Amino acid sequence: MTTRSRSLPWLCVATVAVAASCGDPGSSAAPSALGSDVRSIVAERNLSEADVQAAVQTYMPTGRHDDYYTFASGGHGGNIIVIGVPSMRILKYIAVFTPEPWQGYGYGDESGDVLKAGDRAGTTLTWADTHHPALSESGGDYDGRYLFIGDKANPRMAVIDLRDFMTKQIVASELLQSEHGAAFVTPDTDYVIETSQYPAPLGGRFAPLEQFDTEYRGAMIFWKFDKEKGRIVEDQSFAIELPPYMQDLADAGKKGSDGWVFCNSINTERAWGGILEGKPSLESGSTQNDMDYLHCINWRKAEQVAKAGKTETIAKMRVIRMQTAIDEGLLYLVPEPKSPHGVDITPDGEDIVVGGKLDTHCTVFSIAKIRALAEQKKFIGRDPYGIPILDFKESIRGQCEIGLGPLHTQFDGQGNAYTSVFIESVVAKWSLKDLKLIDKIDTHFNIGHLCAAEGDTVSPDGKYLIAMNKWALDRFAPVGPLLPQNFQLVDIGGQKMTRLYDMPIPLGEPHYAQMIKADKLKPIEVYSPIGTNPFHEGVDKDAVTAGKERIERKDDGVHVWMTTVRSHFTPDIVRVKEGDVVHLHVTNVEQAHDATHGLAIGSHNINLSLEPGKHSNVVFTAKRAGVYPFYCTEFCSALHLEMAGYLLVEPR
Ligand code: CUK
Ligand code: CUA
Repeated sequence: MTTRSRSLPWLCVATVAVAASCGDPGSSAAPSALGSDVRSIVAERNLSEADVQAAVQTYMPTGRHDDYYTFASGGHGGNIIVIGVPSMRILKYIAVFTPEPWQGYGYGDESGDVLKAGDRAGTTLTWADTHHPALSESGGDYDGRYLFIGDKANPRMAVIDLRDFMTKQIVASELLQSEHGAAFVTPDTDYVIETSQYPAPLGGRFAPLEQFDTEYRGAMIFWKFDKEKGRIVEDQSFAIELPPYMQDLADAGKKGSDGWVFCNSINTERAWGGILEGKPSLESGSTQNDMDYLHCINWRKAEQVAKAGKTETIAKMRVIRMQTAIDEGLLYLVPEPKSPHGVDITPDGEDIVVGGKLDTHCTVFSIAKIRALAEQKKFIGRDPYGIPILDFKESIRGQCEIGLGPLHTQFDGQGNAYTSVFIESVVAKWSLKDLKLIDKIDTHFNIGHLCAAEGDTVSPDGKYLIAMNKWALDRFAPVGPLLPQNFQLVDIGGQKMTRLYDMPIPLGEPHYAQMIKADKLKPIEVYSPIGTNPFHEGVDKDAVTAGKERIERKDDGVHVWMTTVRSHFTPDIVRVKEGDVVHLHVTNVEQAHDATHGLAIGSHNINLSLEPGKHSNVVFTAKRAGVYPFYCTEFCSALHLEMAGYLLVEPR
């Protein structure tokens, strides 16, 4: 265990204070079960000075808010975990690609349409593999407005509004059949980037594996984002066709390198396995070359090329074909050391740090050098598709010896880089200026990504870093063979790193997270004006005001305009006939911060979350005659249990 030699003067003060208050005959303070003062608790619980220091650094007294929000991917959960830092308390799960009952996400209202937009190949998907959340940026800094995340398994992109922490949009393109370099934003969030991982014929066609080299492709999608509307604009989005290498992570240039995006790749061997067919496995076939290729893409130029119509439409996506990208000078390759993984642009926008899963170095590429070589057309050759290749040595600023298996890198704004080292299970701190190792700290165990405060911006904060470890192994009480992941909070405020907190993550493998200063977010407290539909703009056309509640039979079914207020639904009796289509229009007409209601209708898979001021629309068929109580699912008042009613479905 790392210990800090710093003494704890406060401990003596606190001990004295507690002792004094306990010794006071008039005091009613009872000694705790563990001991009567801080010193005995520390002794009783066998805590070191470093433990106490860590506890004090992360403890939040009741009512005090955390300094940072961390938005972590929920991995297989297909959602996002919101965590307060430094306390590491979970504040919320944001439902994204999977239904979530408490938030009523996917249980009747328009959130179901958001989810449905993510269906692929006619299949309703109820899971996702979320890897990389990305906060929206303005001028290369997190602006606290939106959050994006992709799905590696079923290529889709989601938009989350940070005013109400709700997923507002999911877009899915059949162009790709898997992705990984997603989501990454350009410095003003003009585009949200989604890049393929496993090559496949573009657009979802079939082609035999024997035609891998000619028919299989990668692609990078640039989803156009409208910041004012908070939505991706599909018909202004475009993609660039890429060779059938396995494109991996991506990062967008910033400051001087704004306009470029960089993406590494593995399997430039173009292996595709075939263990039972006498071919080498993918893992061996894809690790033959000493170098893979960093893809350097001039997206500003690509945007112009797309605007000029030099695209082909595949699966409704405008695609800049590879030959066009080459002819227009949009796409270059630079060799990068064997099986690279992370690609992270430094806060000044000048360098790219690339890790290597089977290497011991981080390689620091100079974007200025890459651009100069591209402009001078100084190529060392071309790949099998004619894409120009730049010289490795002439593209780099240098390498830093890190340890075995460097993956991802974050920054602290003090000129230091922090790299996760998977095989060695450490975080390595090193100097960007002279590329020298400064410090290492153990992680438990097998660290993947790491996330520093404001770590992907032009002005990182330092202070905190979360090591996102793959397996907790012995860190927590055992819960069977499937191990939770382990987030370890690390203090990076000093020269040496210290570990502060271990947090089990029990719902999937998160991969990545971003940490933003809490005061940058301005979440709303209630939906206002009353009748706001979070999935549409403004007040819903079917919003209901008190006194205007009614039930009407129309051509398309029975419409119910309902309000909720503590502690009743109006109407509280709904009579329909078996087989009727029922349209529920429900407005929570309250504006008090704590006046959330729910609306559950038994046996119909309907549960709405009706936050103050919110309006929801639900359409369902009353398939079976019967009596179905409906009730409020949030404990909203003393008479919450009485907030109920009946749906009566009369037989035909
Ligand atoms: S990847 Cu998982 S540890 Cu998807 Cu960003 Cu590197
Ligand atoms: Cu409304 Cu409980």
